[in-house]
Amino acid sequence: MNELFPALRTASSRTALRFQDRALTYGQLAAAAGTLAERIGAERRVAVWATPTLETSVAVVAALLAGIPAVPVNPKIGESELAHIVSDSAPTLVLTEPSTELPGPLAALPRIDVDPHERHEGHEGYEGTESGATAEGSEPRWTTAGPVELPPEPGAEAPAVIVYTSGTTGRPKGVVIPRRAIASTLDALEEAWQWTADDVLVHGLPLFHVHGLILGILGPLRRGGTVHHLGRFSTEGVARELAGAGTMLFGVPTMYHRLAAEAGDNPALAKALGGARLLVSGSAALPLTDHQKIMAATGARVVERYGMTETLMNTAVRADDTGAPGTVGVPLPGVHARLVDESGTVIEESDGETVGEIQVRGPNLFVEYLNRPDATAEAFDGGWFRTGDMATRDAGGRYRIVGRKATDLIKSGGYKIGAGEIENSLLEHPGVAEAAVTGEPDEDLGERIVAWIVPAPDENGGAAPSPQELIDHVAAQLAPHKRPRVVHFLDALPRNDMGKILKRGLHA
Ligand code: MCA
Ligand code: AMP
Repeated sequence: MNELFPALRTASSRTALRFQDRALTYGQLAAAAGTLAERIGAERRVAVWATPTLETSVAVVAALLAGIPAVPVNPKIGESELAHIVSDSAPTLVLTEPSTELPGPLAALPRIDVDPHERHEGHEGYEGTESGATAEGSEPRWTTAGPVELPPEPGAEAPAVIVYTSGTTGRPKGVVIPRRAIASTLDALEEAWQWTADDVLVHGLPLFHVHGLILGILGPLRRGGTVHHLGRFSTEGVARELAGAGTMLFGVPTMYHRLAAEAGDNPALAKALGGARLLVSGSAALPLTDHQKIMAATGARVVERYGMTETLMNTAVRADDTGAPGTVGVPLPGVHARLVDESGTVIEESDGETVGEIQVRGPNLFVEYLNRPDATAEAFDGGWFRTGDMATRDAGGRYRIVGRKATDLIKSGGYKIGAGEIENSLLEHPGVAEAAVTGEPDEDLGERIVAWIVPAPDENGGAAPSPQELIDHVAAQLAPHKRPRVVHFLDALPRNDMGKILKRGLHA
């Protein structure tokens, strides 16, 4: 495998990363990440406090250059989830924006405050500036854009990033993603989308998951292109960037839903979306109504791609495929996909009707769940990774996702959330005797988290906990995006003879 980021070696004055008014050229990024890579070269594993910033991007690139696995951490993470991730991944160092106050288990670690404008020793010709920011179109600050000395990169199988992802029960698992998977998924997307160095990708996704970090930041860097990150998603930000230099947009369905809702009455937004080369949605299903609304308002098509933390990208609608709305397209180059029915038989039909579980194989796959050989073994069926996603395949080989095997996995705002982890967190609250968590359809979020609570009798005669108290409890212990949006109180949960909670009975 060649290096992950060949463009870093050119150290050109082309803009690599822009976060609002702060930016780095490839030369500056090579200098900052190269310097940081030297400083972290001897660590075992580094945690990255993954704010949506230049600092996070530099930190992750530096870790990749150094060959040290990086663990991106949600900066809004709650107490018990952070304790789990830190004890499970055992980082020896944390990389962060300067002057952040890190919570408990991370504050106890040695830290490096990332300086995106740090000058690499031996990088002749860097003139530096006060702010360090390079305005696009302005003169490059680099007087000599010669080749940059970067450390030799490790082998293709070396772990690159460890991303935590939720299962149906228990704590999130650390997905060990090798360099080979990153390179192959990004190169497959290059082919499917004719993604080049001339593309300017616009996004406002968080940087602690595959979508925002690997596709959204590392993707453009591998192509030698440019990222414009919004800091946080807004429809105004998307309109502004796509009206400017932006050529592509990556987002989750919730973002496209908000864009679709506004584009009808906002000609500037409609024009900006209509002018983009490629609008890509992923992380959850984009409803057909939103596809249609965007098409009607802007004339532009949204293409979907389908992936998972464990597999990076499996399928995508190709940039030139106009017949695919509502599907997630065809397997990417190098990826093998199959549908398997309930009995374990491989489905040969491509009739657009027969439903089976998607299983995949290929260079895009993860290595293992960290410290979880049991879970790793269970996830595979003779070399094929069981995605748990149910789909059909049409005559054109395109997959259409129709549901999920596990009802205890909830996709809310594009985040995967396990019912079990929220139930466990709720049960830790003294006012909760029993808890069940379900997902229900939500126009904006796709699904919203609903908690069903049997309150614990309070010896002091006090009131049952308020819904807000339970919501805040989950937000503070796990993460705000895992908080229930609705709380129902019941006298008892419906159970079968075995004592198992009958979740289907709850919504009735
Ligand atoms: C609200 N907040 C709270 C509380 N209530 N904080 C603490 N305690 C509370 N009780 C805060 C939130 O932290 C947030 O803060 C703000 O209120 C709004 O929260 P929320 O309503 O949840 O957010 P939203 O504005 O509705 O966000 C929608 C979103 C977001 C922007 C679409 O869901 C999002 O970024 N989704 C992306 C998910 C993603 O990247 N998934 C990729 C994984 P503040 O205002 O400060 O933010 S899937 C993947 O990677 C695979 C490979 C794939 O296929 O892509
Ligand atoms: P995560 O574990 O957070 O990486 O989420 C992976 C899951 O997101 C997959 O198993 C799918 O259920 C879902 N997903 C990702 N992309 C799509 C898509 N385009 N359409 C439907 N579901 C998707």
